[in-house]
Amino acid sequence: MMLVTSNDGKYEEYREIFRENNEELSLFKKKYPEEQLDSLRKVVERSLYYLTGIMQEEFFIDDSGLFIESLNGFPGPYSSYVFKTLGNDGILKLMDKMERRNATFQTVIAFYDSSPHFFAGEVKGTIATSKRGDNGFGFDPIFMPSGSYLTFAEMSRSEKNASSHRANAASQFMAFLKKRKL
Ligand code: ITT
Repeated sequence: MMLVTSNDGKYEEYREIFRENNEELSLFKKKYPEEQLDSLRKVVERSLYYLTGIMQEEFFIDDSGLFIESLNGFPGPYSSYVFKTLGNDGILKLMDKMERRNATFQTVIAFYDSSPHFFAGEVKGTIATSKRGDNGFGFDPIFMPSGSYLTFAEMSRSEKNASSHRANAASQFMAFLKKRKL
């Protein structure tokens, strides 16, 4: 199976998940166009159809986003742009003194064989009051999954994979791939 992404952090996480499921995984490192639409599912659908036109073999993609409740779901599907422009410091500044810090991390996996398949995963949590930890990537230093005092960036890859939005979507994808082999 091939993952198309420009993000090495995503690949590392999937590599561990695929290894644990005895599935092969390769990387096609590519930045593909992502339209700015109002839901992850719509974004990933467009990207999937774009890529099916140029890919010769089976592949999947992952579109993820951080949805902050007190900011009405911002940055959500715009997470990539917001991470590049505001970054974690900008998000923390926006949320300065805000008491309601609930947020959800979401992932939609899109996979194409002879038809499209989608697998969605999420994890609820809160936005930390400062950046903590050096592991992971993206918003990991500011996101604490519910029930944990650690941010994702303070966890090992396997600890993050035990509860993350991505692992959640991936476990449905793994179940689908296993069933398909029967
Ligand atoms: P692609 O090439 O796969 O699209 P990307 O980095 O643009 O890579 P997304 O659009 O899915 O990926 O991600 C939106 C933003 O959210 C981006 O800045 C990521 O770094 C960040 N992000 C995605 N998954 C994350 C995770 O598990 N933990 C922290 N940040 C994450």
